[in-house]
Amino acid sequence: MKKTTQLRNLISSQNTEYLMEAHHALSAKIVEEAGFKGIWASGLSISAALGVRDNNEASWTQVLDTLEFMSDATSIPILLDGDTGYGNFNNARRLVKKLEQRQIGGVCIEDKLFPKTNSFIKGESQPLADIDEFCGKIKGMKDTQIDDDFVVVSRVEALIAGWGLKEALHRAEAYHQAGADAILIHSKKSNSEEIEAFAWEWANRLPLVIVPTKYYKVPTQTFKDLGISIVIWANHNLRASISAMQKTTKQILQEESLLNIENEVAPLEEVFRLQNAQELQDAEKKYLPGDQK
Ligand code: SPV
Ligand code: MG
Repeated sequence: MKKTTQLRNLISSQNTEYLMEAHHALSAKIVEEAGFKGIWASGLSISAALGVRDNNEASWTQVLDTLEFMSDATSIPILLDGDTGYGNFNNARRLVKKLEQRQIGGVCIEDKLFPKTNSFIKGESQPLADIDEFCGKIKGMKDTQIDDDFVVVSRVEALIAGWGLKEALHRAEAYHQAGADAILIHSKKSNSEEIEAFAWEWANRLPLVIVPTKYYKVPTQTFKDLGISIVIWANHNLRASISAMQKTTKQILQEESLLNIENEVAPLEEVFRLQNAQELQDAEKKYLPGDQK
């Protein structure tokens, strides 16, 4: 099934579905092999993996290059964290065109200004986009997509910025009217009170997407009971790999030996398997002249 259709099925599913973060092709493949039905291409994680900040320091074509590898390595859909769409409506339209060419399932854009900052860094002091301007961006994106199933998620940052529930609902409804396929309502509270209040008032006008990074203690059953469409586990492969690499590197530095490390890290055979090295060996038998096999 097309990746766009797979993602559309996830947002329209009656059940709560999950997207797991990946930031390069290897992590994307690991997400698919684990059994997830979709991938969150996190802006935070992709930028961190590139060694830069989550402030649009990586250009959008550099993000696109990463995505292309991720998409080539997997068969489940990717929802790109497209930040603010990397500019105005025109930049966002071109982004949609380029994402469709790479079989990306959809994109999420947030109602902040370019260049953005991660929502968990000085969230209150970040300006929000003008509502009409953001609606024009959504319309431009929806009018640009060729595949009807390509998904545009509109992310409401009003709660993060401290503008309150009423403003969040007002914005979400405007984005709904502009043609968004789903609303991502973001919160940095450690409980789910404002998310619950939003979901009740919202009453399923469009599917809701949440990112419970800061309210991780809230049981997932609460999100199911609220009828949340998609839960994004937004940065945990990045953070898991940071911890694993720091531990391994430190140990090798201290011990000046691989003796105690070898059995703690993935075997080389696992690396080759993830790269599908076998396929090349089979292809060589088929395509190389006899004396080079
Ligand atoms: C990301 O993963 O880059 C996100 C989610 O946008 S958050 O970091 O919570 O803003
Ligand atoms: Mg982001």
